[in-house]
This record gives sequence, structure tokens and C-alpha cells, in this order.
Amino acid sequence: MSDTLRTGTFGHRIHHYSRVASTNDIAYKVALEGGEEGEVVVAEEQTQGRGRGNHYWFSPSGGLWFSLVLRPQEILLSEIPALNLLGALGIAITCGKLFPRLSPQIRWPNDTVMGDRKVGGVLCRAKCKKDKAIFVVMGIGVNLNIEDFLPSLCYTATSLRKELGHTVEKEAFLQTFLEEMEELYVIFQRNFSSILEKARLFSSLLGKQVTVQMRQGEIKGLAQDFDEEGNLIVRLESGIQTRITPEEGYLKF
Ligand code: BT5
Repeated sequence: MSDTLRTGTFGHRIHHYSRVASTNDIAYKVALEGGEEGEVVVAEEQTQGRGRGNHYWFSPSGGLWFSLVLRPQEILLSEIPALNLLGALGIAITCGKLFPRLSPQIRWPNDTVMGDRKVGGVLCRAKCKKDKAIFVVMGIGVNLNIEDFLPSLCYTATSLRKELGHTVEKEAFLQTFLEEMEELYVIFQRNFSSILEKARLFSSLLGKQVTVQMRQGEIKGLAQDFDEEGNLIVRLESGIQTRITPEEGYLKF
């Protein structure tokens, strides 16, 4: 446990851009040059927004695309997946707080969904020394006021505007997210098991049958739980329990 954590530091400095390739790249540079925990890089539009494994992230103007610099104490490389889950939880909690009639959920490992459609995603990138992270850039994308998605996303993505029927104020959403995220992050560093409890409550997967695409082929089973590092525990049809890291497996829908 650390005494140096303060509240009210997330977003103490916000770097605004109109158009960038990816806010994660800029925030990574900010952190390399000594940027403090809580600094934020936000852009109206990204031309090369990225998801996991260099997937494309659709980021036109109207959405909220930003990256938060974190300097977690004593975090191991193996614990980074838990930060993805934390980010997705932060988006879900913010949506629920601002718009109580919505029912946001998190979908392991890094999605926030409404029903089965993705409304937000998280991409963390860490700078490491040996097996410890010196800093982490937490990239957050939320489809706030997007009306038209690419044809390839038409049936899998949604926006808050589509769900609510009205536009959402970007600054207010960002402020609320930063407040909620800072609270979660303080808890995360002290007691990850209480974060896991929240993640279970918000999870769209636990207790359901899932199909996971692994490098060596597909596996099917029951999504049972998350572990202390944010990995997914699946009980296979054979009865054997297996632990899946986000790098190893992609859920199939
Ligand atoms: C993610 O990856 O969900 C991570 C998204 C992180 C985006 C933020 S924006 C700020 C920062 N800067 C960046 O460059 N990135 C971060 P993944 O789980 O791999 O999901 C990617 C998949 O989601 C794609 O392959 C598409 O199928 C789908 N997708 C792409 N854009 C989307 C969008 N705007 N809304 C919903 N789904 C989308």
C-alpha cells in the first residue's frame, strides 16, 4: 500500500489536439519526457487509432479518444491485463452514473458493451524495466456522438448517442470518467480483489458459454471467473479449468 497516492490528480493537465495518428503514441512520448501520473492527451479525431494486436480503431470526430499516463507502483508486466479490465470498468461505471437508464457491461478483456454491441475499448501500453512497468499509457476510446459506423462495425458497435437518442457532452463525460477512474485506480493498487468483485458484477460473460480463438485452435467452455491478473478462467467441456490471457485468446462472437 502506498501513501503517496493522492486523489484529484487525474486530468490535472490535459493536452488537447484536433487530429493525431493515435493519442497513445503522444501520451507515451509525454510519459517518456517525464509527464506525470494523471496527464491526459485527448484528440478530436485519430487517423490511426489502434486496438489490440494492431487492430484498427475507428476514431472519427464525435467520439472521445484519449490516453491517460499512469505510474503505478510495483506493477508487474503480468498485471497489465488487469488495467485493461479496469479501464473498461471505468467506462461502464461512468456511463451508468451519467445515464442511469443504460445498462453498460464489461466484456473481457477490454471492452465496454451495451447489449452485445461495443461502445468503448481500452488499449494499455507499458514501458517496462525487467518485469516491472515504469509507466503505463491507458488509451480509452468511447463512441459518444457517433452516428454512422463503418459497414464492418454496423452490427457490432454502438454509441451513446444511438443508445440515448441525444448527444453527450464530451467534457463532462471525460471529467466524470477521470474522477471515477482515479477512485478505481487507488483501490486497484491497494486491494485488487475488490476491483474483481466490481468486474464480476459488470461482466457480460461470466456464467455464459464462450468460444475463444487461441493460436492453436478454438476452445469452448463456461466463462467462470477472472483471476488476480485480469485473465479469464474458463471451464472447458472436458471439465478442466484453463486460464486465458488476453494475448493468447480472442473471444469469438
Ligand atoms: C480495443 O481493441 O478495443 C482498444 C480500443 C482503444 C482505443 C483507444 S482511443 C485512444 C487510444 N489511442 C489509440 O490508438 N487507441 C486507444 P480491440 O479489443 O482489439 O478491438 C478492436 C476491434 O474493435 C476492431 O478490430 C473492430 O472490430 C472493433 N472496432 C474498431 N473501432 C471501433 C469502434 N469505434 N467502436 C466499436 N468497435 C470498434
